[in-house]
Amino acid sequence: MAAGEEGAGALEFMDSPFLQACRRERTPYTPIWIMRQAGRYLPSYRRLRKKVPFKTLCRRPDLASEAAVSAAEEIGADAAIVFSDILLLLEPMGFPVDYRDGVGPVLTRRIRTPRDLARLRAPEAGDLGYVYDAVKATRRGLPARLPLIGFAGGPFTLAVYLIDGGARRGFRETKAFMYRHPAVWRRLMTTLSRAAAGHLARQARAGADALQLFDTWVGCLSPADYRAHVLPYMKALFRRLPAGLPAIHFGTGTASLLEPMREAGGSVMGLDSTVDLGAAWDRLPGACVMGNLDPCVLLAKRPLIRREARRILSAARGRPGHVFNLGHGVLPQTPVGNVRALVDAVHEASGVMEAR
Ligand code: 1CP
Repeated sequence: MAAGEEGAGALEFMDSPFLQACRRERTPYTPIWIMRQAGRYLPSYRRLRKKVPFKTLCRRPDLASEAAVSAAEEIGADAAIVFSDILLLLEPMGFPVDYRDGVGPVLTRRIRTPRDLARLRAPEAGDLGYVYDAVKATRRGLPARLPLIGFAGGPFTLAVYLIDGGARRGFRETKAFMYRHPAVWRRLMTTLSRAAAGHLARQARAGADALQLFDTWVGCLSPADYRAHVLPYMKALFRRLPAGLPAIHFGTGTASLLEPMREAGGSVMGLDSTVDLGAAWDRLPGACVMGNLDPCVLLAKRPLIRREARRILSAARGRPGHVFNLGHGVLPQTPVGNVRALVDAVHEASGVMEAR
């Protein structure tokens, strides 16, 4: 269809390299987006944040969509991600979150004993309407060729914030709670996985083209504990997602968990930078993979960035189904120019490789 003809946008969009890769189809080049691409490393984001607090940014669909759209366009990414946060889901569930400058998210109430679970409510469909409005506004603001990713936190990762307050203390309280109170843990994980699945499904209905489940901290568990205490809830969560939409399943420190995580669900497996992408992919037959450049590489000089990008592309060995990304979120001190250089390097090097 010629450019400018009616419907050309929709066709281009169906064929976007990101969605093609998520379906394991061949792409003209390897698509790339960057976790936390709308974050603090971007001068435009820092300017926006000087004017409004983080939560206001999330709650105002016009500002949230501006942050998401401008970030994707500024770095030349092949997908945008909704501007929101995994912890906002906990607020309508009875656990408010305070975002403090220089500190990060702080839960003003926590789960310390099984009795505290009485406070945990299931969110209702009308809660977090501002997120679904942000999805709609972002979809409207994006060029048709750029897909939009909606997201939620995994139940284990959300439990880490509810119980430990965050990742800083080595997950001790979360794990102790899991071992000491198995029946209460089951209730907690059931409530959180249903809430996350509902949140993802509503983002899909509002216009998200793909969904990502961030189970950032699950890598602190052994395979046996993952199977016993997390896998059943993740399976139930993925089963509840709308069919036909790509689902990305991401965690860090998950080298020993890739097989059970794949069993849990998701068509695209997120890989952190401690694994060799090629070897990890060999362990995941039939899956797509996302990853896995070390975020610290973006603090180095351009020639190294280009070399590392090519190394990861060669590890993919031209297999269809690779979405390039970092192994975790981009660091706030990263020069924007380096992020752009990475995007260009991935597009150029993979375009040449695909054409061979
Ligand atoms: O401006 C600021 O000071 C706030 C910084 C910030 C931003 C930009 C936070 C606080 N959250 C976000 C947005 C965000 N969070 C996005 C959308 C933006 C994008 O990706 O472009 C996403 C997908 C998240 C997801 C998220 N939040 C995760 C999972 C991903 C990951 O990086 O592991 C986690 C663990 C959080 C919690 C959270 N929120 C904010 C911070 C600093 C953290 C991490 C705290 C910690 O290390 O425990």
